[in-house]
Amino acid sequence: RGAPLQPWRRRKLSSRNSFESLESLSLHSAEARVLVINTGGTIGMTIHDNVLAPKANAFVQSLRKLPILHDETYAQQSCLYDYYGSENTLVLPKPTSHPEHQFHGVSKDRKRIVYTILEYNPLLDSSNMTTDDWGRIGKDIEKNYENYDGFVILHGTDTMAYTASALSFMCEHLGKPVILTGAQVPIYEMRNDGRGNLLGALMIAGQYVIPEVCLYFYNKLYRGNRVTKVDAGSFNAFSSPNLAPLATAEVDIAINWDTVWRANTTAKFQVSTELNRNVGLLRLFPGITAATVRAFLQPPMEGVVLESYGSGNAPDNRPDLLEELRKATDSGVIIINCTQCLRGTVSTSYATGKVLMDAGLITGGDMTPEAALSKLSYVLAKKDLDLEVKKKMMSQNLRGEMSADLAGAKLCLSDSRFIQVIAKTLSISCKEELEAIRDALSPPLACAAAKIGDIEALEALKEMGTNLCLGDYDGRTPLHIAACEGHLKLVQYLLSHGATVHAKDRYGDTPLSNAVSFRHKDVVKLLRKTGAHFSREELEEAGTELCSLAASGDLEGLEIWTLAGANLNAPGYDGQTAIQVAQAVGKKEVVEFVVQLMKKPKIVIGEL
Ligand code: ASN
Repeated sequence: RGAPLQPWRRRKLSSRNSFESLESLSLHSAEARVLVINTGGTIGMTIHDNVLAPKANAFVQSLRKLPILHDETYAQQSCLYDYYGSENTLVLPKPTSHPEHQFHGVSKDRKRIVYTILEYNPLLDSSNMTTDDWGRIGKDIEKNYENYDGFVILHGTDTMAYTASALSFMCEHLGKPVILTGAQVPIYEMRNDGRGNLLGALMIAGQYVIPEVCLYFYNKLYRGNRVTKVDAGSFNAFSSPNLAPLATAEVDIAINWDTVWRANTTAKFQVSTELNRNVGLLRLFPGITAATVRAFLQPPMEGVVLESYGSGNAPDNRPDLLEELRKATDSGVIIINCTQCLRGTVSTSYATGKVLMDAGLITGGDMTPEAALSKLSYVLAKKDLDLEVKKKMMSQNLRGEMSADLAGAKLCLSDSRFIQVIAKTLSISCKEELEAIRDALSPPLACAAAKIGDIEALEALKEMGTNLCLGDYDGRTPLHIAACEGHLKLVQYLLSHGATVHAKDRYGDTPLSNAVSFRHKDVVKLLRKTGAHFSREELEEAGTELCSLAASGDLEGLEIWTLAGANLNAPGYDGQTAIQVAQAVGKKEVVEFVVQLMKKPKIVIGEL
């Protein structure tokens, strides 16, 4: 790759010798970290007086005794508890090499997943959840965002679809996976679904950069704002009627990358916890009275999801009813038209559908009522936006919660001249084989385009349906390459077309560490603005790097490391800070430079 081996990596590699067995060669830097937030739900419930209720302080201890969910030998050998300073940190066993995995060369699955459990007090049956609880979860994700690769939220199934929908809107510019899961039967029971659900959610959260709020249940990963609970008595409790799963965990974990939502942003992750509670769901039924509708729409009601019939229909022979709806929308209540049907979308094909549009309702497309309700709650809480902007947001696809109108915008894979020529040479014609060629060829092609800063080539690849986040054989994505080369415009382009700043190549390097190695200041600034950050190990080792830069009088290096988030007060391996080293070797200009850097407020250092 040409990049110099960074000191922290060198030290990591040499420290391998101090471990005894081959098993313990797995280093902390080769681990993925997941924060598990346990909010309650059946997964951790026990029976008291013949009813199920959450049991506090029991979950971690139970997991510790389950070999599929914790490897005590590895924990001891790698000093896990000392390193994380908490008994609530557990580690999954090393995945065994299934022959199918070897066949596909799934080296990613070899990563150890270390997870820390944060248990809420009290633990809740999800029927007791309120918007305040959603806010608490959101804040905890925000607080811990940079320390973990992904997040798993343990939650009761009853209102999981509401929480997943709400979090999907509250998490703005999300770059890491947040996966809700739970169980129909507690993990303490002999036959249960909790262990499998937790294991699957952990593996996906730790290994794949799926920047979405998702829900994992019964071997499937769904987009959180697309699900609804459909079965109270089955392990297969959730359905995502209008969107195929994002991943299936069968013999292999297969991610449907074409479906994964991309933030397309250069803004940093943040959680918006303000939610408006003056919202409601109103289900239409034959014979509903105008008085009922009027009562429901009274102040302080501000937003309503009307669950209409079929493809968004309501009686067109009920002026009394339509009048109540019209009065409400005129007075500023936002009413979203969603269908009662489990599958399908609201359209304007019937006269009975048009009357609702005429009454000022906004079409909810194929949104679930859960998604529409929480979207209203999120949008209406935005105090600085006026009503028209809020209405517009409600009809826009904010987080993949509704399907875009794709008429005429079909995947143009088979139109691509390049792929056609290859397909012809290889005598290939069916769609699946074409897609296989595209998937094999496009990551290295995109990397090659990134290397020479060719945005047009990337655009052409994107049009072909290429996912610009995918890495080459070394897990190096176009963003890594562009960061090494310092192509600022291309970095900007990639970020606004779905590239993730959290991608790690096989050496554990991110685009940020690449940009630092090759000293591209503007790229470092842009990546930082987008939420890129050093890992915990990199931050720990940065002190030593800063000291060596100080000793050699490398002012540019000191500046770029600081821009990337290194702390100038961090001590090096011998306890000295960069400034002390500079003083010791008599480099006055370095001392002055570091003092200046330290004076700059963080905002200035990090801003563009
Ligand atoms: N009542 C439970 C809950 O939602 C149901 C479950 O988790 N299976 O908390």
